[in-house]
Amino acid sequence: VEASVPEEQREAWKKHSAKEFKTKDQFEADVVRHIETTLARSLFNCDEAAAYAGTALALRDRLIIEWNRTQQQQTFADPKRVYYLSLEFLMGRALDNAILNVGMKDVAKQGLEELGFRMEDVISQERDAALGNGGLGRLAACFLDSLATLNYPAWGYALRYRYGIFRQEIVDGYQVEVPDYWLDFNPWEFPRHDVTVDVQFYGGVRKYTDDSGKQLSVWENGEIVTAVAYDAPIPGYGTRTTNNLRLWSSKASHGEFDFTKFNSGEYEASVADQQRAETISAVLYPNDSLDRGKELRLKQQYFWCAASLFDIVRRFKKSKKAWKEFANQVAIQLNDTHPTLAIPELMRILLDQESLEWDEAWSITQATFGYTNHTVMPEALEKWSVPLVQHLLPRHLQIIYNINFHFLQYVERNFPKEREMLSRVSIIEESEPKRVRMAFLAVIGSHKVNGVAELHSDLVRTTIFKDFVKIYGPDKFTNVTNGITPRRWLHQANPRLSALIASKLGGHDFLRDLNLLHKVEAYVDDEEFRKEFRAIKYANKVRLAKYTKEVEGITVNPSSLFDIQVKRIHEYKRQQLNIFGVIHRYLELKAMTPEARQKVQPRVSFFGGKAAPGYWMAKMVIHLINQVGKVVNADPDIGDLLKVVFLSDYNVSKAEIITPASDISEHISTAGTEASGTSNMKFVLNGGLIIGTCDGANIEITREVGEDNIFLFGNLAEDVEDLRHAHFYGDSFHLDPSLQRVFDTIRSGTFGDAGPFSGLVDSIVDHGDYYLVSDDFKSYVETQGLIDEAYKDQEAWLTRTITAVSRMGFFSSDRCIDEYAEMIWNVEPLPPPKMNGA
Ligand code: Z15
Repeated sequence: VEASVPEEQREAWKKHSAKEFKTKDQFEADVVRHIETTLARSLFNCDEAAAYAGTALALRDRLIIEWNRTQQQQTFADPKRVYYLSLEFLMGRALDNAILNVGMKDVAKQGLEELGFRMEDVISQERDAALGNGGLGRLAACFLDSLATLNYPAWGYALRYRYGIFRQEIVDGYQVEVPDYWLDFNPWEFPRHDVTVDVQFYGGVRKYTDDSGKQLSVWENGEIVTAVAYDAPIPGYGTRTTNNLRLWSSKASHGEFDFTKFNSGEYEASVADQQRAETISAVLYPNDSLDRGKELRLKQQYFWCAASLFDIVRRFKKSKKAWKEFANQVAIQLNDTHPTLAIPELMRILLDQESLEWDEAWSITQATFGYTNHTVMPEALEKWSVPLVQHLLPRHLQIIYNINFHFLQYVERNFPKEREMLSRVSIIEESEPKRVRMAFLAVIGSHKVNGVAELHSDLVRTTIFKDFVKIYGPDKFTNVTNGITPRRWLHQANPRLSALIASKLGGHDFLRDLNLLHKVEAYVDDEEFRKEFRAIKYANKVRLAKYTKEVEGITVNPSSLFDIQVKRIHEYKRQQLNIFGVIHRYLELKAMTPEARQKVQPRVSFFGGKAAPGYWMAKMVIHLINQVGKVVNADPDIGDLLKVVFLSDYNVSKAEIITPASDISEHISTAGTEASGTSNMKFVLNGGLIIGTCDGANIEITREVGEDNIFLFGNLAEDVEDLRHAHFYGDSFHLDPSLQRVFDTIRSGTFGDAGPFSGLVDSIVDHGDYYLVSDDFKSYVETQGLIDEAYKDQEAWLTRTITAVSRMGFFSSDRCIDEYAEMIWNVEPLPPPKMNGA
């Protein structure tokens, strides 16, 4: 039922309708009011946590006014909307971003000061919203920021996990996982208890004939779980547009929470039912780029897809447009294969509930979906067991088989001479048990498929989806190189650099049009500019050194070269190559005379990142880094020449401190394995250079900044297959002597009991060195040597970093979103009414 106030009573509403604060005085009034009334505190017991809560609630009031306006405007104009389906949104903190985006930075800073608080301290009270693992989740968060900033009518859909990615503690050098219960105070979400969807699992399919004699199917007698919507406002920068992120929380449905059970002594059974329902949205799976095939994960995926599609279809139906208009009103982007069930779910709605014919339903579905692939590595490609899908989603399995039947018929007709192709491209893998290849279903059910960097998109076309390029033609496959939001990753993380650039460019326009950075290149020889640029980098290194001392208890010298590798721990990302290189450096230093040591460039090697809890090899890498750190950092021969730091619990808010402090950062994946990488972009944008392989977006970063401003090394993607082959079938495996020495040192117990590290060494020496650590070790070490030399010429180094920053405009996520909008979604921005006073 539409609940709306009658025309005659609306005057009273308008008179009292919420007003946004604009002055410092009004801001202070709102903060104090929230602290005194919403939080029931006073100036006698207001700590920083309460100051944060009051500030957040005041800002939230403002956001919600803009949010309501945006939604009303969108409802009225009813444009084509974008729905970004992602199981992960790695948002980080919201307050700083909200203050910036409503344009209240100075007012809030001064206001808080007058109330007795420092802005930085208040901001740092907020805990991260950590609903994601790594790059994929952070990309989704950057995209939301850009969508709102560019005024696209867009919603994100995800799950409201009660526990985000675990917090990482390091105990005796080992990773320990601590649950991340983040919801005890979350001012950014609005529960919508009136927006619910009942989602079915299990049950069976019944065929029947309707009044007109049409054969239909109905899925029935399953278990029902209710999805409740929680909304979070997503403000754009320098615009009033405030979009919505809708998170679904699971709870027992009223039918399910059996009150007769509850009353009749089966109290525990009824509580158990309730808990089972709530389990669906309880926890984020902590695997990045790894498919584990767990039933609860499949339940999460369907629960989220079904609730989101119901919501999208409900909104479409309000407009009373014909079904053939659906794809003109709705674009749905699938962030990886995790939401692929949305394809058979939309088919089910159109066929079983709306009684459309197969062909019409299918063309609507294909026109609606786009699919983004984020990996070509086999262990990350989702395949669900057919018996599991049959049990949980019997109707969807029928529809998937039907999609496959139509598809294979089409292939057979068009490629009659290539019958071997049929089993290669079938959605169903003929294994024991059979499995549904979700990536193939996503390709077949979408009108566009994109990779996330040029090399990656080429690999997508030539390896995993080669046959599909032949079947559909090349135009279905495209590239959208990833990007990052300059609001968070430049202005917020590095306010002084942002201010310096603004001082030269005459304002902060570059935050909305990052290509304007090219004007910075004109200042590369300006002594005053160079001095300030250098001072900023130094200050950022001092900030990280201070953090390192406070949190990890390790003293580092900010004049050293800061070398940083922070990202999920994964064999393909090759943190092991880095730490072996560190051990090599240590051994070289130990062998030097004191005079020789005087000439060495001091360096700090920072590492950070989480390992999936069940990923032993990754956990061993963390342990080795910590053990090496213990030995090296305490060695009086070494002093400041080398320090090794593991920064525990790497997350978005820590990245905002770490990223601006690098001289060199490491992006050293085996060529062809890292789809894009996005931290590489963040580091260069903040005035650091990178050492990297010819992989992912490193290649396009090189194209943009120039070969002289990046340190590339290692084998190329096109040679990887042959090298792997040679490890098994070539002449016996021989190691570079310096890598051999590293392994001997580990085995001798220099870094503690060697037992735990044997798996790591053996994977290279005995098990084929799949990630080509031994092949790339020599050129890695040599390139690190070049870096030491280059860094000694501080003036030349500075020139390179400034030049690189000025050429990073391409990597704004605003550019990505415009490309998606034009090539894939076919949507236009909906500019809001002009900002008040602006
Ligand atoms: C993930 O974070 C990425 C790919 C995946 O398949 C999964 Cl499951 C998680 C990453 C890529 O590894 C990284 O190279 C890329 O930059 C990022 O997605 C965003 O596209």
